Amino acid sequence: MNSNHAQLIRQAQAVLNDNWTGTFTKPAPRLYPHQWSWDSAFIAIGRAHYDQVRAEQELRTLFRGQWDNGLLPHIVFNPKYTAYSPGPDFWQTDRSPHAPHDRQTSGIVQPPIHATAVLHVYQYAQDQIAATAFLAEMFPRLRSWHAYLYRERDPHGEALIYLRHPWESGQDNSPIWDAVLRRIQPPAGQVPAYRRVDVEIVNAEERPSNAEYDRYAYLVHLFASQNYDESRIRQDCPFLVQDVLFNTLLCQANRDLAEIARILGEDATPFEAWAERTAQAINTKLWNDEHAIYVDFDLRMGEPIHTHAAAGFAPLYAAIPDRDRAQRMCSYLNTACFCGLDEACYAVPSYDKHEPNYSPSHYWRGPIWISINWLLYRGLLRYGFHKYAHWVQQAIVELPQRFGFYEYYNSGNGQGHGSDHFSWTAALLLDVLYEDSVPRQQNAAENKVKRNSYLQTKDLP
Ligand code: 2M8
Repeated sequence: MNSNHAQLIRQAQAVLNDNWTGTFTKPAPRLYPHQWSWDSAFIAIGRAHYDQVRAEQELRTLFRGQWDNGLLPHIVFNPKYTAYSPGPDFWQTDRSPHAPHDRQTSGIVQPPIHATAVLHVYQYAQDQIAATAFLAEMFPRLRSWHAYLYRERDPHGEALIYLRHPWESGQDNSPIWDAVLRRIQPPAGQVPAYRRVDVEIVNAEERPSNAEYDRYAYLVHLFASQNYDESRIRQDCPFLVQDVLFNTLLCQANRDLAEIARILGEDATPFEAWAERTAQAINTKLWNDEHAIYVDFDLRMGEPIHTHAAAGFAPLYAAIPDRDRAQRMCSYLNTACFCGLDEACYAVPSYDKHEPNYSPSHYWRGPIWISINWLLYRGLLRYGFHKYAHWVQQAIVELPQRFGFYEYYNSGNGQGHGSDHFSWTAALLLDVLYEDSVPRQQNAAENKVKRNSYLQTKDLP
């Protein structure tokens, strides 16, 4: 490791330390003061390399907010930050018989990368005894989380989970949702009052519009008025989308849950079967052969959503496409639409630059996100696209190094946007740098070899 990288590691660790609350890590100091679900999984992946105790505690704290039907909420509220809005009153999750009594949470989910994070923490652990106990503790919770998704969110038994709110995708105002949201016209009096603190903290023009926010609020109002009863929500909810990124992460998480089961001497076959069925369904239903990218499916309209987001390349990460498809996807990535390596380009933007509503700076509508680039980096490696993978890997390191640990980066000039001191940017940079360096402990070195061979060979079609 060179001295620049050693310094960068110290800076990234400082970001995570500053955002540590004592039981979990805030995604950002002021903009996101509570615990967000997939942020915590990414954060645990970064911390796993140097702080097993906090990596485990991060995930343990998140799962304390899990509902008794398995739903893992996208926010677990920190009771110390009552000023944040929208807060627990907006969600009214106490109307559900399944929500916990001793924690306040939201009533929707986020991408299921948790089994992957738990396995990662185990694989890099210095204290193997504690790590095995941690696996055993998390296994039933992860199983119940995945079971919830297949039981409640897959009404036609397709092995494709539906989202019922844009926030469930993690890509809040992505152009993927534009047409679906435009169709939603909330009836008078059905948009609950809300106050937005996001627009007071960061540039309001880069955040979702109020028209979008009205629809987000209306959907939450609908869920609360139906007491979070999924069978009723499913009948009435105007937003039901089978999402590429969410289902891809679930597919890989099932494989990782199967691995956890094997380590614990439990039956791995149900998780392997889920992974296999979901991979097949993504390949059959979500593939767009004309453009060589995967696209979401609008269940309400019964048609694909022809919007090309970087998340449409995510199936590479779970080795879902065959080699021919993967090659074609990589060719599309490697053009001016996303990030052509022969032109000036920092990293992969979140949305096709040639689409009319692309913006280099508007939140999920075009800027560069480290999380998406990290998933693509891992996917490209799996297929042996080393040149492109290396480019993306360098961007994950160089963007924070040059511009700071921002929430996202301008895909035109690289400048940081949104919140500074952003946790997952720091955590995923740490993952990349530690993976590249000589592990400190022998057991970590052995685990790294095991893990890399697992990543490279497992289920590659
Ligand atoms: C953003 O989402 C929240 C809503 O959940 C927000 O806009 O307030 C997204 O970027 C999401 O992916 C992320 O998990 C969250 C916290 O970083 O912020």
